[in-house]
Amino acid sequence: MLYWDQEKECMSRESLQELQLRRLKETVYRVYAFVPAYRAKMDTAGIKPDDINSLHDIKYLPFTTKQDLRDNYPFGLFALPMSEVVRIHSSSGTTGKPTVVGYSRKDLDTWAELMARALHSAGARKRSVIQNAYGYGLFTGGLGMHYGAEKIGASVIPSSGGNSKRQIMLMQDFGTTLLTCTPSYALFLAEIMQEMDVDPADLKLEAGVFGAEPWSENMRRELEHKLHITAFDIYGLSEIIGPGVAIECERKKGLHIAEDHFIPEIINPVTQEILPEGAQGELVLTTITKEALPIVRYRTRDLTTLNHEVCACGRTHVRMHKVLGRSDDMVIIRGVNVFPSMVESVLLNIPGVEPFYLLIVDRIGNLDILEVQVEVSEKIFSDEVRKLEELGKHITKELESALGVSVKVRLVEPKTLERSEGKAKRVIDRRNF
Ligand code: DLL
Repeated sequence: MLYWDQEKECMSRESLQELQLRRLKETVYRVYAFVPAYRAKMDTAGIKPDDINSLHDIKYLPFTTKQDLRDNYPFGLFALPMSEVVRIHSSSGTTGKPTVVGYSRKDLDTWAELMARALHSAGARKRSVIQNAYGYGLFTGGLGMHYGAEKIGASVIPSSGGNSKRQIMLMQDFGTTLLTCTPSYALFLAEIMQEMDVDPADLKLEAGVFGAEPWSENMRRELEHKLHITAFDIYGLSEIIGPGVAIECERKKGLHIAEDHFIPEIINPVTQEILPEGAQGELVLTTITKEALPIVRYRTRDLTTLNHEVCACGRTHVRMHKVLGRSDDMVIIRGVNVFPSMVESVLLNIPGVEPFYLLIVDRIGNLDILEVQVEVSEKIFSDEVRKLEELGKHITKELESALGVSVKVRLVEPKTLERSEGKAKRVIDRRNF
């Protein structure tokens, strides 16, 4: 069986749009009736639920941002009474209060269904042994994956993040076939495996489903090589539902967004205008089946492009390009935009460089300084100083030509940069604005 739900995943565009419009209208009525903050915003914008008569009319609806969730902390945007809310998650966020999200019983069923669809698309089946090393708890990664994997009927190992040696032991002893975790944690596990003298070829591991942070194509190659697997990208965010919003199929030419549940748009993050097909911009998502926390036109801050061409896999749902990064993680160095994933791409093409890196941004006088700390391999590090210097120069040249900004490269000893068990921290910005 190629698809989890062929009827939905391969729907004709016409039927999909009909379904989307019906569900969008229901959502807009629901938020207008039950969420005072939405009603107030729509009233200010002069729009009523009855004004939504085609999918194009979505453009008249106001955007929702993380700030709206904060302003209505904790439950102010819920469209159901708390007695109907059966689960609460939250995302930590770097500043201020966390973002709180709630689910009805039906929302949890929808989420499990979407996660089953996603994992199935990455090859998970009833016979699979899925080791879920996303953190369990308030983070949506652990429980989100968990219920999807159970819905498929796979055997789930809820290992959660951390305790890395035990993770490897579980893989060996329980015959894990599919690993789910962040790409940075997968990389760390590969390193531990090497330290433990475990050859991944001796494991039953076949695939990895990695997400929750940006990762480059070069990182995919690295992980596939180091873990002897095929690696899939999964995308999602708490505000929308959690993991399972979009997933790659076996073609790996973009992530199919579950359009029967979410309507995507791409906007210019500065002017907020809707951009045409293929243009890169900020992804905006509207949930059209959520009950407890319906979200209209959520500005994700994630930068990507959309492709409506029907995929060779037969699925009709639109594909989003691998996320380049969050606009929040983008550092602007003397006017030039730099994403950690761009640095990662360059570094992983250079032999002798380990895939562990950190961007440190500082301001000296009036000048922004970007330092990139890079780990080098054991062998290179113990080589002559001259060779290290040459490597440093080479990395600097490659980074500067790819990023278009001058970079200070600092080579650091193997295993000195902090390893991640969840989302990796790639940037330290020391500038005081
Ligand atoms: O990270 C949900 C998730 C869990 C997705 C497990 C995939 C796997 P939040 O903690 O709310 O939710 O963070 C959401 O993480 O807006 C993106 O910036 C980033 N992100 C998530 N998946 C990807 C991905 C979960 N595949 C935020 N590529 C999002 C790039 C991703 N960035």
